[in-house]
Amino acid sequence: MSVREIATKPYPDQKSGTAGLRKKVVVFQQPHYLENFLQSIFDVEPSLKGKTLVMGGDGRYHNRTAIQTAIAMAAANGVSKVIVGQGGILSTPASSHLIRQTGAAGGFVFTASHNPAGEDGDFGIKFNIFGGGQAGEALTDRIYAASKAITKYRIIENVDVDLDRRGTQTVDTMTVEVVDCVDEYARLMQSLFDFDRIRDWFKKGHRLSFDAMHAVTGPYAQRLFVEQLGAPASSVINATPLEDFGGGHPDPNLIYAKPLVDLMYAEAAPDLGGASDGDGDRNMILGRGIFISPGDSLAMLAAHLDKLPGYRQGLAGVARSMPTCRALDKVAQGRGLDCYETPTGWKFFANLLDSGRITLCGEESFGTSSNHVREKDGVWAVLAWLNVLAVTGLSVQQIAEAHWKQYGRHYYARHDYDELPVDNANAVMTALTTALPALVGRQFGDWTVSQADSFGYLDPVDGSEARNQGLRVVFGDAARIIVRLSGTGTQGATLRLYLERYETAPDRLGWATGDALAALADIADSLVRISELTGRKAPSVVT
Ligand code: VG1
Ligand code: CO
Repeated sequence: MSVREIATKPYPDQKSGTAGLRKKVVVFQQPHYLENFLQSIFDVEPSLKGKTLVMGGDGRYHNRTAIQTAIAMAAANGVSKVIVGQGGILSTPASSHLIRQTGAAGGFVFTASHNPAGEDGDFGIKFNIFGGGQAGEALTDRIYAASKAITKYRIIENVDVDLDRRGTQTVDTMTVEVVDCVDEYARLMQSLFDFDRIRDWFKKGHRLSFDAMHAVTGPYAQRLFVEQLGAPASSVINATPLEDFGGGHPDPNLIYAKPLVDLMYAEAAPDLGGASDGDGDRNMILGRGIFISPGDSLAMLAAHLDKLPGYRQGLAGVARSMPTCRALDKVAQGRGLDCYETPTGWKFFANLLDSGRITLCGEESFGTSSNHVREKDGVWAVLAWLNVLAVTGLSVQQIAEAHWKQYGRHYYARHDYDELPVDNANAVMTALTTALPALVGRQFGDWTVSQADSFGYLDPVDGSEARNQGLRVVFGDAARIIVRLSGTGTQGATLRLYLERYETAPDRLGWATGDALAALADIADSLVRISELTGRKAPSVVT
């Protein structure tokens, strides 16, 4: 085996988005496309030489091919060891944990997360650094710059690692260790949660239904919920990871996880419903006949987490992304915790977690996690809820109602306008940006604008700045309207409109979300002018 240098030409579009590089599979199948991007990483991070890299993916189409290429290039670029999940499988949080636990210099997760898969679907790569967090913007900018100037890449040809055989193999002088994709992650979960209590809860006849959506969490859910916690095998549905996720859209929300939602609203609904996305970092939580919005789930976990073994010492602080509802802030105020507001994207939590400022954080996009890894973690969130139900003896509904009574309720929805012509989406952003300064003090319905700006973030740990992270119109504590452009799509532009309304009066806590937000949606319509400027009469998805 010898290292070959292959001549190549740059592709102009290898810029990472909110979470890694995402493109259509056919884009990744262009000659040298993946190789160029990986070599750009090796070129800007020479420190990977002589170190360990963790690799795995969500099992989607092109996963195994990409992993073989990445292993061959790691060997050619002087990496000393690659740890890879058996079958090429590793969830995003499990990968983050393996990086942390083995002291690896970083890792590649091959995934386009919740985007559909298959030959016509999407593919992607998340590059994580030492410590298990996603590469920050400064680093991904340097990788992008390198990708635009690349002239050659290094690879060892004809590498064919047996990804299904656990144990050690070699590629040239590099060691490849194929590991079980669940073992270490399951051990970590055991250290955080009270498995005995949860087992007892199941023994009492309580039931869980977890939808793995034919994506990566199947093996994790099977091992943890069924084998280790004693839930019946039928508790995990769609448990086999498929290359095309069964043709579905593995995004755990009210629309794409509808079968689970229907089950949770049916007569024989189990006590807890959970679902995760393609790469296992998202979660949806439902109780019998009740959907817990991600922002509520985050706030409720913040209120109960210190009852669980891994968090008995209490929370250092909490954080949420800007569009995420402010339910978390209410718990933080009540408990005297620091609460940080970050831009969208998990990478912005990394410094807060690393510096010990926060223990728990989350996003409205069905992301929740703690300082146990540096990614959001879907299975962790379901285990946390299971453990909270087991120690409190309450139902999901009871937890939610008590929470709203104590802290008030944030009604919340996100309206996505997918695959818009880029110019139309930009026109909306430009028009609102121009209108913002004149909005402060104006009254709309019951609400008066207290703040209208483009959100910027100053990282309190390293002083780095992120500008233009979304436009927000704030009506004091009572409501917010937020608009931003997605950074994870692969076709056209996706515009996201976020609506939040806060109520505290006892007779205003039980409304249906759609009714509660109707007036605010009308205001957003006239303020943000999406239908007027894009011609779209309704959002593609409401979650
Ligand atoms: C979306 C979500 C964001 C999340 C990101 C990655 O980004 O809004 O909260 O962190 O996806 O999630 P955007 O830019 O499309 O709004 V995942 O599950 O892809 O790792
Ligand atoms: Co994901």
